[in-house]
Amino acid sequence: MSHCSTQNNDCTCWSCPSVEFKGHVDLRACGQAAFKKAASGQLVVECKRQPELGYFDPMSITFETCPQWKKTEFGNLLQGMRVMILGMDGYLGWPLALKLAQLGCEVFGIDNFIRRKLVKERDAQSVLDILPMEERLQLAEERLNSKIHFKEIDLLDRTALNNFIAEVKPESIVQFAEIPSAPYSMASADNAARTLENNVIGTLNLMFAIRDHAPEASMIKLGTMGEYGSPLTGRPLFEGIFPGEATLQYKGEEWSLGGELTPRDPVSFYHVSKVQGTFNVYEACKYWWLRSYDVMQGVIYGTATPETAAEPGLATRFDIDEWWGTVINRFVAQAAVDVPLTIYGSGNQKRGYITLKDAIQCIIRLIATPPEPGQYDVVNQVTDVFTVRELANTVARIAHDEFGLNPIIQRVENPRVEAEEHPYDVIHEKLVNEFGFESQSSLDDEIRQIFKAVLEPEAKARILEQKESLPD
Ligand code: USQ
Repeated sequence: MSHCSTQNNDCTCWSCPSVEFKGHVDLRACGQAAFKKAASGQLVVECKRQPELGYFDPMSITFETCPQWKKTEFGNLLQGMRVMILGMDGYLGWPLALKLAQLGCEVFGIDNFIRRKLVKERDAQSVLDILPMEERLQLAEERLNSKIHFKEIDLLDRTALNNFIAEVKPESIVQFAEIPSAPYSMASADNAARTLENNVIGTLNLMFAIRDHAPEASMIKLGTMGEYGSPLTGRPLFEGIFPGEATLQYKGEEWSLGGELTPRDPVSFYHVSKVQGTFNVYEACKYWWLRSYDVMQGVIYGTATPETAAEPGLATRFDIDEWWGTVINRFVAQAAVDVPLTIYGSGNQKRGYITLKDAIQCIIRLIATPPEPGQYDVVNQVTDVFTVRELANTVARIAHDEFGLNPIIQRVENPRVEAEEHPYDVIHEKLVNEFGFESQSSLDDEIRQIFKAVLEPEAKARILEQKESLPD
């Protein structure tokens, strides 16, 4: 396989979504053989963006030398790259749309607004007021000069989804349109069924739509670190696929595990939906020669990116209740209104964490370096591992030392079924080594930023309005 340098300079047209293979190339049938043919100059392609080039060898042009790929802070990006974001109204989707538009991409969003509805059903609300989509789009255009396209579509509506993908012909597709809450999925059969249907069937519909209407597009699928669980043996959490040198020894014999998917041990029906998604995407890459990065993301935290901070109306959502808020965001909100910080159980649960800003950077780097045809790969998208107790202590220290608050930390009975004492050895090397990711955040700084945002009078009032949902 060709090797992409950190800044994707050495990637070739072989990975570029604007290239069409010519002649009798059935990638599904020949697989690796096609790559070998390409590598030895026997395969020709045509560029949809530059048809005047005629047929050429896909290995002869690199992203560095192609005029269609332009240098950006996150590597070369295809100029005006058509990126479709599913779930564009969400915590991650909106900041990603703003950033990509700033980097010169043409952004097309889809959302069914289910997150807004589900949060409201629980009588919770985003602590930062978020505008209706139409107003968000208008403000992005006025304030950031970013024209972003949007269509309200539910991924369960196959006809609408197929039509939109056929119309846009995206070159990269980011799948964030899933219900993200473990506790929500465990609360009732309705919630579990809704999570599984929305997440699994929605992604399945998407894969067929890509196969039929945009087979060269790369698909970036948001999975979760929780797919792996936390094996009590302490086995490292490899990046989705066993490394080449991994072996299995059993009854005196030894087998290679290299290249096989690593075991999954989900911890909620939500996490089960993500595991199912992983297998579906893996299979689609195999059957139809689609290309995908599956992102095993840790727990996200943070309120803002430079683009969302440009104007209050551009803010992304920030949830803090037990179902929709993640733990660091929740602890800061608790401290801000003098509610005890709720450590579930022993507080020794370890998770991988990453800030919103860093997560956006990672996703853009993945967009910038598309997988090769048929390639399925996994990255573990985390920067740090913390215990819940460490997080509570850090939030309490900053609250006290820098904001004059005096939060109490309180252990409560754990409402979740999860291991509380466990090893957690996360391998997270690919984003740094292969995609050039460099973290631009730190836990303390990010917590400070969150405090500043949630202590603003309007935000604080919105926390107080849902104070009952803060301690479980
Ligand atoms: N926790 C507390 N007190 C609280 C809230 C949470 O001790 O008030 C603990 C939980 O028991 C858990 C840890 O904090 O051990 C993280 O909980 P969380 O609610 O922040 O995150 P989680 O349920 O794991 O889910 C979140 C996102 C989900 C994503 C996942 C990544 O909601 O979409 O997939 O993080 S991961 O955890 O790595 O699977």
